[in-house]
Amino acid sequence: MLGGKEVLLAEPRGFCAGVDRAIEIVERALTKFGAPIYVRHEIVHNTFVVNDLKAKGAIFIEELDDVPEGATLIFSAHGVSKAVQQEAVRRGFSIFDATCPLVTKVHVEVAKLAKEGYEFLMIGHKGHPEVEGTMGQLSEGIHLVEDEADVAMVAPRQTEKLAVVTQTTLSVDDAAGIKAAIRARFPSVREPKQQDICYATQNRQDAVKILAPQVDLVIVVGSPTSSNSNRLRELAARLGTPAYMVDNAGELKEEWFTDTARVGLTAGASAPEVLVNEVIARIKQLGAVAVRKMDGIEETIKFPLPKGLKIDEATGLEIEVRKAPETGH
Ligand code: 0K2
Ligand code: SF4
Repeated sequence: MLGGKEVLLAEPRGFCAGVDRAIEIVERALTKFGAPIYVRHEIVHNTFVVNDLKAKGAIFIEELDDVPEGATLIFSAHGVSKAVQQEAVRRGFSIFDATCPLVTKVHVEVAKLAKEGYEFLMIGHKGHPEVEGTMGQLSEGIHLVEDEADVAMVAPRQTEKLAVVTQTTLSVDDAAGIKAAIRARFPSVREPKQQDICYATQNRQDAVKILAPQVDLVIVVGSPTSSNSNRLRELAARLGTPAYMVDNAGELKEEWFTDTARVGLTAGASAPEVLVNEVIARIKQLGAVAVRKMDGIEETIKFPLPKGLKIDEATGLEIEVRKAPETGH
């Protein structure tokens, strides 16, 4: 049991701007069009968020075959391939794209450089929906490298025009190692001006780097499918601090807190603050008496909603996109 011990809260933690926007898109679509609203893939990788939206009338599917004719369909924050996008348009669904604008930015870069004749090495995790979406921007010429061993084996058709792109939610340090291996093998490789790993991933990892050495245990709130949440747990463990990831407070084990003076707490970009608060309440039951927030970067970034779901902040009224009136008759 904890005895008069402290919880140290990482700053920043939890929802990023892309997750906020994606969830809001589903909620507004439900309000505006009514249930059911179809969502391709979990809108974000969080069990609580997905169950909450299911209860409000969202239906999560993986295959477009499972979406009925005329339905409203939302793409998840992780993005989709060109093939999925085109098929959804062909089937005539009413589509809202909740792909994070920072993922879309990577898609746009891939399409632009491909037109200039570039081939790509994509650093990411096989089977992750963002990797499938980004690689699926092209029908060929984009090769997945998961680690240094893959870099040694990869066989692009040419090396004069080769560019690197990455998944947005990787370990910053692992990606740096893989990029170094790429540079060593392909010295003229083109890298993005600003790295593809996003600000939220970077900031949450930076916060864990400050947090982990100050505590005896790190708890990460996040779902097992969440790449960025897994990376936070892994990072704390690499820094030598025992670390566990939990989907909710019910998963905390009492024995983790034996002889634990300070508990560090953070949350992945898809994990809501309500779950963090439940974890804090449970740790208090186990003996914590104080909760202290770390100093950290304040994130103010916010992404606009898609047309058709926008609301005027000042009036609270929906912004309608109207066609110009027809004249001359
Ligand atoms: O970290 P992941 O990419 O697995 O995704 P989530 O846990 O859903 O977090 C939101 C990030 C979505 C896209 O970058
Ligand atoms: Fe966008 Fe980064 Fe959040 Fe992913 S983790 S949704 S890329 S801001």
